[in-house]
Amino acid sequence: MKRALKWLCLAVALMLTLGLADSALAYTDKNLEAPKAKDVVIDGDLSEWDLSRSMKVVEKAQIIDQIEHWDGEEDCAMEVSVMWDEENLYFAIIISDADPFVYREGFPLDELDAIIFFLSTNPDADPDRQEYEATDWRWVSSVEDYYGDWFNYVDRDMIADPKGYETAGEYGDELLFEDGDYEAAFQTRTSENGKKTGAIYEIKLPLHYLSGDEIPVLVPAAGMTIGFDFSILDVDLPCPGIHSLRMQYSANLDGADRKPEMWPVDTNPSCWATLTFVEE
Ligand SMILES: [Ca+2]
Ligand SMILES: [Ca+2]
Ligand SMILES: [Ca+2]
Repeated sequence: MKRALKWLCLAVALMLTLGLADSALAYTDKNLEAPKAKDVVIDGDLSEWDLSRSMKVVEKAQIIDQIEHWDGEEDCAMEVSVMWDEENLYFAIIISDADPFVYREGFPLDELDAIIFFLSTNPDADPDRQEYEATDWRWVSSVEDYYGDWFNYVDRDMIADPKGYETAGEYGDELLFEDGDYEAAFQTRTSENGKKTGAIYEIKLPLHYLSGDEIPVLVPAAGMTIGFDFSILDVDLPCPGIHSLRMQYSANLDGADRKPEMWPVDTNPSCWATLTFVEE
């Protein structure tokens, strides 16, 4: 009898294990195509961009934190387009937010108006992986509109072996990437009567910033697909203790209660969407 019970437990454990393995994601099927860049000027004017291919963050199902603070598309939404060449990625980000530049000196960037980039610089990475590798990147950007500074925070804390590239900028007010060929510009979006309706970000990120002695530089090529995702963080009152609303491109949640752990992109790359480089 005892032995039968033991076998039953083993069988149940095995079923649970298999069941869990079954429900694991292998990147979501959301994908963005990035055409090859031609004559991009980083000035906050997107007239040289083909914006028809973009990832839209606008649905209630994409909220992963502070759902009670979302007042609809005009309060917080985002559209991201990407272009590439062999050395750089280019981002065009159109943000809807009536108060788009809430910045608080000395605060962690994820408690401000900010965006979060997620990408893998290893096109051969296992899309089933449940943990970040050294080639998985998560960085937060926030712009301070008065001085026009772009603050960045590269988060490597979730990586068991970051291969010499450690977390930087976690306390805010740090201009990572800034001393070189990184370029970023922004514009304020306004309605006809002059009211703020959002912001436009245009960013050129040289890929050598996401590399190190033991981490090779990604060289994009047409046909290559990598793990990729995007968050927007929105806070509208510059008060300490007020947490940002967060929306995630890949997320698909329902229910009235949302927590980032329900869509754990910060620790599990298999929840991410993907980006495919195309010729045009
Ligand atoms: Ca431009
Ligand atoms: Ca807002
Ligand atoms: Ca805001």
